[in-house]
Amino acid sequence: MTFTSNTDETQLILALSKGRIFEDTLPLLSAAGIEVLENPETSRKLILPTNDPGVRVLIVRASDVPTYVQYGAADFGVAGKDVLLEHGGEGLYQPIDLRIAECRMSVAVNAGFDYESAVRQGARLRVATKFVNTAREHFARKGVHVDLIKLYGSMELAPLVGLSDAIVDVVSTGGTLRANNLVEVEKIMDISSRLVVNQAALKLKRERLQPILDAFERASKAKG
Ligand code: PRT
Ligand code: MG
Repeated sequence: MTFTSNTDETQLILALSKGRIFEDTLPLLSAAGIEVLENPETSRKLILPTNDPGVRVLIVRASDVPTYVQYGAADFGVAGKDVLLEHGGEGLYQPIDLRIAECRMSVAVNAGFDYESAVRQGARLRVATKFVNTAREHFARKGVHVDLIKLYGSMELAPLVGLSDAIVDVVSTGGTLRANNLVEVEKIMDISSRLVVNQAALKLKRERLQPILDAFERASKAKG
């Protein structure tokens, strides 16, 4: 199947990732009268139809959502603040904090590691993370020297096997840290997911987009 330009003003494409973002976006879509007609967990399709012939949903990796929207392959999408900070947000308009997929970005270490002393003594820390931009800024602000080790997943493993002294990762229940004998020593920031809109699409497709943005905004505010 070829998937070319997306300049048809009557057609909207929404980029979502499978899992928590898809699940938490469904009620917002419902509020806008949009129902996705296939389940990404069971369908092999990467472009899902909705009850609105003018709206389709792309299923992409969470960290790829900003890229699809930046280049206009999708008109809008939903992405975590963690992902947006790494992407940089270029070409994206970020009108709404949807307050879904909430979590925090934190520093964690082995239970036996005295992070505070290491920082106080000016030790150079090895930090493994997927979020290198966020981590670099955080430690620069604190004046802590770090060697960043880029990983793409399972950050929790790094301190256990001596790859790093610390990790910077997203935490929600803390269950994964506890299960691996790691301790959260510092919260860097609260994280939630944002609606992102392609800047050109916002102008070109405003008529179609605006009612959906309004419905998303109302529904996310009503969440309390
Ligand atoms: O999974 P994949 O590698 O494709 O990408 P991803 O992990 O970025 O995607 P996904 O779908 O797991 O997460 C999408 C977004 O959800 C993230 O960008 C965050 O903004 C947000 N979010 C909310 C989370 C979590 N909560 C979360 N708990 N993202 C990841 N986690 C991970 C966390 O890193 C830990 O390893 O889940 C694990 C368990 O967390 P605990 O603390 O509940 O045990
Ligand atoms: Mg994940």
